[in-house]
Amino acid sequence: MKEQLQALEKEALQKVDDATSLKELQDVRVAYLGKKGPITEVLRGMGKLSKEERPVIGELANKVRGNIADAIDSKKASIEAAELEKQLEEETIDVTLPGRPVPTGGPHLLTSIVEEIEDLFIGMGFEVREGPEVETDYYNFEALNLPKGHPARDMQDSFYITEEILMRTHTSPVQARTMNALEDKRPVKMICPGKVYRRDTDDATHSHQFTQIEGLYVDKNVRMSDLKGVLDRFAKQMFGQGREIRLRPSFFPFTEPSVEMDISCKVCNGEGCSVCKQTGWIEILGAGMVHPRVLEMAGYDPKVYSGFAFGMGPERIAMLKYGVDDIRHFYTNDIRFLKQYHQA
Ligand code: 2NL
Repeated sequence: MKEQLQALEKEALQKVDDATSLKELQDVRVAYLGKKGPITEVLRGMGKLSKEERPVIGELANKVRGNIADAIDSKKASIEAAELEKQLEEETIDVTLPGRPVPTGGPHLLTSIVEEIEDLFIGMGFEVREGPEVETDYYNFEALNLPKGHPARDMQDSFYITEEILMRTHTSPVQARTMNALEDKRPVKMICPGKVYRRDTDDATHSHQFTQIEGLYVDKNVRMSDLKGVLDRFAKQMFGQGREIRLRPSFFPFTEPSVEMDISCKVCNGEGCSVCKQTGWIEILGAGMVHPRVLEMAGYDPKVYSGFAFGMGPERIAMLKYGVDDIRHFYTNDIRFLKQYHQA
């Protein structure tokens, strides 16, 4: 019986040693230490033994049982440790692998241009102001020296909501409103970016809705040379330090005198080419000294105050700066167009 127990122990320990999974190990435990296992069998048969043999075999059986149980426990711990190790290894993240790029959006070209222009004028002390796109006839026209029946209203034919309410045709009403609202009639130095509307047929250079940025500087002793200095700085910062500006006489109902500003053509450096239609110059914006009647209507005494104003189309600025050939590209939002202007 002693030999039988020793053989069982040897056999069981070998099986424990050979087990490679927790399942196999559990099978060994059931097979050798279970209620129907061989050791239980031996202990059950002890009744047949002599008085002297009983304690000896009993002790040995318990020892064998203990040894097998210990071996199973220690094997179990080592299998569990190995499994954890394997899992940790499989689940590690290799942070040195190249990352997967996530597609990101960015500002629309028109937004970038408007913000760039805003920044340049903020740098010269201008405030940025916005106002309503639905306007009254008074602020859109009358306050800007365009009385009812004025022929220049035809150039800015708009979308009317009622006889007296319309979609604004320029951002000037924001400036007229601002001047009007200032009780103390202090100096004004502002730019107004925003959407404007005209009843136009859309083509490569016209759109019924487009963007405008207007500027206004009203103070004592504001002169034409101030206008020229500010616009020259703007042109050089926007298009390059090598650009020259030129002012040509023009007409706007809200300014007197009025001018149009050109910059020297970057492509031919003023020599004349197809971009500047052989003139060496490219038209950028309109400007002038604020008409005394406009100042007066806004509550500023034109004998004390003077001012300059200008207006430009950011679409046109962007088209010239980046060679965009159709204004409709700004509104159709083809991602292939927009993607080209995403700054890194
Ligand atoms: C253009 C020309 C211009 C103004 C806008 C203005 C505003 C006030 C008073 C006087 Cl409140 N003038 N704005 C002046 C001259 C020209 O815009 O070609 N824009 C695209």
